[in-house]
Amino acid sequence: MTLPLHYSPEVAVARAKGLPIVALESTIITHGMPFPQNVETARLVEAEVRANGAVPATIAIMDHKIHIGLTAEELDQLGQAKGVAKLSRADLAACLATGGTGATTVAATMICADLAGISVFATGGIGGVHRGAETSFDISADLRELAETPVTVVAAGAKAILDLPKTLEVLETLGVPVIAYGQDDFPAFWSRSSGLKAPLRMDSATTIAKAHLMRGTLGLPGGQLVANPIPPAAEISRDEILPHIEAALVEAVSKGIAAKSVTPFLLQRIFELTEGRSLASNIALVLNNARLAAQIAREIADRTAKA
Ligand code: PSU
Ligand code: MN
Repeated sequence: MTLPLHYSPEVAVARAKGLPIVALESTIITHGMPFPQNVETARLVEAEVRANGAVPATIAIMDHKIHIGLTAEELDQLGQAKGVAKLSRADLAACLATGGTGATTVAATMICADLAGISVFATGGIGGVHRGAETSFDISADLRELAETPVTVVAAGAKAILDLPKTLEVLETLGVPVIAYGQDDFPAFWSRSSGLKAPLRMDSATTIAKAHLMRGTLGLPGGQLVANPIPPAAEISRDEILPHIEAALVEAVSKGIAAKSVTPFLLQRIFELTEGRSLASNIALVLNNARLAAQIAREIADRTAKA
């Protein structure tokens, strides 16, 4: 059976020419931000990748196909569609088999990117170990994917809706390199620091690209998590954001929100509770990640071409 991959015209050209490509996820569009800011942001992120010398490939499942790159119309439709499934590793094949429309999480986007030969992926925040995981067992499949699939993921760390120390412990157990970019601390999405030291630090896209390629040379499976701090001007202090996070968490428990619904519920409530303030920061950090991911993709493409 051939792989059910469908390339957008722009990505097909990039592949033929061997241009650097950056994968982008679609759950951030359907479940991570409200319409119309979700579509506007997705467009800005794609433009930022192009402005930095790479080609964006937003990934989603439609009509029995893994779409690698969406046209402007497809992006618009996805951003407004109701009831789009949120797909992680467990759901990908089922969605393709039934022909439903699905948005890919970090885990599913990594799988699809790898199938399409794309090694770099930019997003906002990754899933992780939820607070209270010692009783709920709620640990995102994103973490195991980073251990299995050779894609470098650029994110602004993880949101403090998660248990960040436990998230770092699980990543260490799984053998995932967690690399803070340009600082020692692991960033916490809206805040530049989580107060926790990142296991690794790198200060250039070149070094990150070299480390990515070296894992392949060594035959180590899995990718890398690059934790890129939000630009200072867009930062929201932990003191400001934490009460909203606590309120959203209490609400999630009292409403019995579980499984796949937990992360989208918390993201939605925090947008509401910060009256949109979190959204501007979210957009700034995703753009910042797109920029770094494009640089890493270019470095990897240059080195692969020379080899
Ligand atoms: N965290 C964010 N923004 C997001 C997500 C997580 O700050 O949009 C999305 C990503 O698609 C991520 C997914 O892969 O939620 C994780 O969901 P879960 O916790 O159910 O694995
Ligand atoms: Mn979960």
